Amino acid sequence: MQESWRWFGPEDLVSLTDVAQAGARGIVTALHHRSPGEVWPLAEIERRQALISAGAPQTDPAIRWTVVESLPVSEDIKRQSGDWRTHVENYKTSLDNIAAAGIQVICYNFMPLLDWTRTDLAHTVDTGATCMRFDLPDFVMFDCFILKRAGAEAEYDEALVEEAKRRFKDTDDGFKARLIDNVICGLPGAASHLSLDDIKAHLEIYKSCDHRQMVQNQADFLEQVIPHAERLGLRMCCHPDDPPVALLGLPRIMSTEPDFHRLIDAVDLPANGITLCSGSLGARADNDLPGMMERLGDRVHFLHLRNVRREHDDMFGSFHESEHLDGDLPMAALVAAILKEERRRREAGRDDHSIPFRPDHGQDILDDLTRKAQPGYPAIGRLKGLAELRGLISGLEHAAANG
Ligand code: DNO
Repeated sequence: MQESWRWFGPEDLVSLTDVAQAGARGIVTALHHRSPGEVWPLAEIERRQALISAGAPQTDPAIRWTVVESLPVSEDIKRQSGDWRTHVENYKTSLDNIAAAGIQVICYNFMPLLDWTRTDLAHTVDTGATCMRFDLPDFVMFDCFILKRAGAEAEYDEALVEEAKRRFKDTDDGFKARLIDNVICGLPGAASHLSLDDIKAHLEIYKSCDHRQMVQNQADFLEQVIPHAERLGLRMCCHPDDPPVALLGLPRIMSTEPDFHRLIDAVDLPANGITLCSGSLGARADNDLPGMMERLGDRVHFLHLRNVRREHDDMFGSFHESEHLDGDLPMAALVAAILKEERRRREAGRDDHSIPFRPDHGQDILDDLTRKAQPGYPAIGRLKGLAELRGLISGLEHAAANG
């Protein structure tokens, strides 16, 4: 397993030296200033590579850009509106340029409008650390009483709407303003942030796009892009919905194991792969992560490893991001399944037998609490996650090698 680290570029408050000291050598980054639908010029990709080589300590092996996360799919492509055909052509040109720069793994997602969504970016846990949290009644309050989406109330259970209404009455404006910011905070490092009016305008355009249509639009995108990626020797990997349920009445189509089987079947080529994000999928009680790794492992090109604590007994509800080895996900069983897949690939002579992973998110601990890096991406919290995962990996590898 290749230790990697998400780095948001020169603006990131976590430096390349921090990455080197955390022990990771693979950089996961993107040209965040480029809007979805635009071409990534080769010269800009190379400039970012040069910046990484010049800015990182000279370690052996060297720190280098190994995974693109994300090459975003524009809203127009997802709902087939506006200039979507040009955007698909631009996407393919960006893939040409990424391949020319020697990077092979590309993560993207197919979530409509909102990428990862949380209601609280700094929820305090019992140790005094903070983490990201999704509170379902607060989200319902946002949807029904702040955004006031037409028909929203009828989509939730009555008791939940009552609780949301009560909170809307009892909370102050500061809380509501923070909730809005948190929900629409969007992709970390993204070029643009949405306003409530933007969301309303997008929802209007999405109206004609139901679940079946989104699935079809995704298949159309894959048919254009995957054979091209395959020819270029690239590995595309679709990130799951986070959280893995429909939000704001918009169809989310990458939330469960059957969704990922459908993705793979849409274009059956090795380039058509998966980002197995344990924390995103793990917010649903019915997603069996070690089992998914066993059954879908052949196409898992990238891994996000983190844990969640579900705060309810239902299939889906409120949750928070727990420490990497302490939560509702059986992390040891998941890592064992990953190592088994890597052994299978080695025996088959595959050159992608070592799968890149990153410690996904981390709680803000120690000096993170004053550094205030990107929400979910602190230096020390992630370093701790990476160190714990490294220990788990080497223990399991030792056990496998020695029977
Ligand atoms: C959140 C991330 C996501 C992810 C994209 C990939 O922290 O896991 O924003 O990068 O969904 O396309």
